[in-house]
Amino acid sequence: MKTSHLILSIAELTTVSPLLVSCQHQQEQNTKPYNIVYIMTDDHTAQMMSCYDRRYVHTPNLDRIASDGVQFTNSFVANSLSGPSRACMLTGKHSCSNKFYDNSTCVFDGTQQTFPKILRENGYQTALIGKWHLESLPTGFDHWEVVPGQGNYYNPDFINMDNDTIRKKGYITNLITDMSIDWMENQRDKDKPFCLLIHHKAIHRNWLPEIKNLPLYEDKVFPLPDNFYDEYEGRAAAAAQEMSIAKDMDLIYDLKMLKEGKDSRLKKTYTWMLSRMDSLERKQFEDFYAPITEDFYKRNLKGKELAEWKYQRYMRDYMKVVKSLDDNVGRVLDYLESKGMMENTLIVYTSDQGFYMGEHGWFDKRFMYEESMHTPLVMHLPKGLNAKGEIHEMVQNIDYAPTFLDLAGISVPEDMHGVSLLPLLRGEHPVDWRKALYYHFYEYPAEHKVKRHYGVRTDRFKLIHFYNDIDVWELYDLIEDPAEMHNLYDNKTYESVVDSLKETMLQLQEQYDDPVRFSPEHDIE
Ligand code: SGN
Ligand code: CA
Repeated sequence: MKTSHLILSIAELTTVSPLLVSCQHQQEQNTKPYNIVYIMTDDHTAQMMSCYDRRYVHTPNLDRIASDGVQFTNSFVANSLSGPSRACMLTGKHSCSNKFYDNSTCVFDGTQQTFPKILRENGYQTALIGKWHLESLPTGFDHWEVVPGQGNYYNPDFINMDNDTIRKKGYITNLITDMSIDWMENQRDKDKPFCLLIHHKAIHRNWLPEIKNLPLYEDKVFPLPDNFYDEYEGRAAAAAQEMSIAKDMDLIYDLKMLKEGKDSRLKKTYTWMLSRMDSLERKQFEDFYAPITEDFYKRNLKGKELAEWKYQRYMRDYMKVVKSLDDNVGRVLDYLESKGMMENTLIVYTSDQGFYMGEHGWFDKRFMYEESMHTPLVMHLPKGLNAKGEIHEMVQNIDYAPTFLDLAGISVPEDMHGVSLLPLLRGEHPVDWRKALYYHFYEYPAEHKVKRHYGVRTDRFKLIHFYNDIDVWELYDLIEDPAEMHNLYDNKTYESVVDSLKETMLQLQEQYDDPVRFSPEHDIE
């Protein structure tokens, strides 16, 4: 174990004044190496986290991380989909390099370099509990227990390291937390620093709340996003999607309005999910939705009334699932606090991507538009890292791997695309911080029909190229048009902006060696 590295990193992290050297040296000798607790949810968007957005749900425990530590206001993913996002996070590389492009065709090559492997080689204990979603079994962990595929909210199966699949009794968010705390308390080697990845299934579709939270938020009426009735003028790819609340959200599977009659694929899936509940859970669950269902079918809503009714139910169910998540994050924080581990533990909370809560009329993610490219990111910082409050620099999920290695005093491999966030966590604002982010989404043709696209985002503009069976460019001015409703690509006033963004895009595609790239020659023709 390279303990010297760990101690060194602490020295590096602290701004040293000569007068303080000896006292500080003493302090460093007493400081244990840093642990990392990385909590990642699925589809938890920043709009549904009160430290980012006060309009909807109250998340006191997530806010607690932010208020004691830092909150990134410009945190993004590189490919807004579960498996790809996880692969970017683990490898610190864009999809073109880690080769996990989409959920539907890829199997993660577990022989490649990942940050848990490197931490482990350098004396860390590493563990992963919860959703994995990379098809091959996890590598690089001393301990793992993962749910197959998307996992189930009620009485979920877990695959363990012996490759046995075991059904556990309970609600998934509670179970993943129980197992994580149990690992920290009873199973790890307490002589070693650790890195624990807690990967929740929540708040993934189809938003099955925990029984005790079913009654919550029923009296709330949520304001419709201004662009709920977006008609996608000038945005052909946005018009082609199938993720509309009005058109594509299923009344039974998504919104629990179960009724007798024709079986659909989604209805069968929903009844199968109900069948996983024990008889009491199922009764309480069905009893809760029965009067809402009866009232709904009696009203025979149509058009806008129906769309808005769906939106309200969607918001409520989603928030109920967030409530369990927030409570369970609180349990992890309480545990770490009770063990005196806050001072030497970096706690990260993020999601595998953002999500639409009715903006553009949508649910789901995938697009490079703000709500889904953006992802929440808050951190509780260990002693020695002095940043506080909001951090506005643009960061991406490829930066987590270098950050964790840097924190542990391990040099960051040159082939990682991301950069360490440590300077920002020290409270610095490097003048040469990146000015543009690269994004590439590949899963098409597939569910929700979001076309393949790549693009760049700066603090002011976003340029997107949709390709494959379409050839469409979009440009947005994020300051004038934060909801990305007006495609300025063909507006002559922005010609030079487009040219310069194309140049940046090509530079990034070359830097990351993305073989699918914009061709200027083709563009000139
Ligand atoms: C499932 C969902 C989709 C969702 C994908 C990917 N359909 O296929 O709505 O976009 O997961 O989500 S469902 O009918 O199975 O609920 S991801 O977060 O795992 O990438
Ligand atoms: Ca997800």
